[in-house]
Amino acid sequence: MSNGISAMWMRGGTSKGLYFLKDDIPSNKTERDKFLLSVFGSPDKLQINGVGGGNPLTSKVAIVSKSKKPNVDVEYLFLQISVDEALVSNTQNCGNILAGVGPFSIERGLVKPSEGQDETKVKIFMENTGQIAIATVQTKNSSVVYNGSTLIDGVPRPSSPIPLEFLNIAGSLCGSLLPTGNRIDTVNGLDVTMIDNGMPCVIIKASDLKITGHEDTEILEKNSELRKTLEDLRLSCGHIMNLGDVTKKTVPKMTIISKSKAGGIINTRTFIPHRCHSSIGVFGAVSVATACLLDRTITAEISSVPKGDTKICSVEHPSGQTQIVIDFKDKKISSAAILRTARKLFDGIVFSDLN
Ligand code: NQM
Repeated sequence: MSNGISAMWMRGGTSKGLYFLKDDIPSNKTERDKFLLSVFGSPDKLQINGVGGGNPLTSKVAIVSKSKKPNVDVEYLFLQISVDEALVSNTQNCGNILAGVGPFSIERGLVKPSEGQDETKVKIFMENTGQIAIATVQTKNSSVVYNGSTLIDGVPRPSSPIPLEFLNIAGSLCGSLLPTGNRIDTVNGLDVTMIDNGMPCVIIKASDLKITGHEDTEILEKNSELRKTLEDLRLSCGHIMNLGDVTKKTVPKMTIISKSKAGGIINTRTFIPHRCHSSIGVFGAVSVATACLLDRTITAEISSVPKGDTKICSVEHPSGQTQIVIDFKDKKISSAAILRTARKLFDGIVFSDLN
């Protein structure tokens, strides 16, 4: 293997990562993981010897290939590169990095842009969970249009919109929407809702953790007692949610809820799982919004439920709000959608320091 591989550095939603073609990256998993750890500079808090930004949100990888499956354009494998451990994990999906998969697939010629139309739909098989997403990418004269006027909270500048639609993402990793069959369980003496509508999440009230839930992320990360309670709870919930031993996994996410302050349906702070998210993950937000739509979950007394069958759910987080649209007819979820943006930052060759 040469120590340099072609890759694109992109912002996808509120995350950043390297996008590779599957054919370009080693097929042997051990070799692939060694290469990625070297490229990102992990393990190291600052990832100073690599391209990673010293934060889980900027230490991510998408591996993309053309699909042979019927009705699917491309396949996307998400990998989380641990910042301070020599760990590459495929045990979760990422809806933010997903936002860059459509543009990357068009840029690399895996998908032909629609002719005569200003948008191209890309059907993506998400390998981590075996589920489908449809991304709508703005295109013109056979090229991706990145510049636009859509703003998402957590990103300071506007770009063109990339709506993402998910058809059936319940039980993505846990096997069912409510892995225990219950809307509330008591684990380690704390009442929680364990839910998976695209992302396994443990939802817990801020008041039960003796915080307001509106604190800055830095304050929460410095609260060692809180972090210990959350990690003990996460390890217990991992087994209960059919995820097994989650010591070295990045799921479930721990979402702390409190009353919204800015008109949203709920306010959140999410540990993903050891750092506190500066906003909220895409599938994490879908799972929390779903809990708010169901009766008798831990969110019941805290959240407000939007009217109508198409529910526009604004989930508040440390940098604003994430809006999720959920089709919820006859108390059943048929689809969910979110608006993201993405930006091409750099296209070239990344190098490892392996011999
Ligand atoms: O939940 C962070 C992110 C994510 C994941 C995380 C994500 C999602 O913001 O779909 O997007 O929860 O690890 O990129």
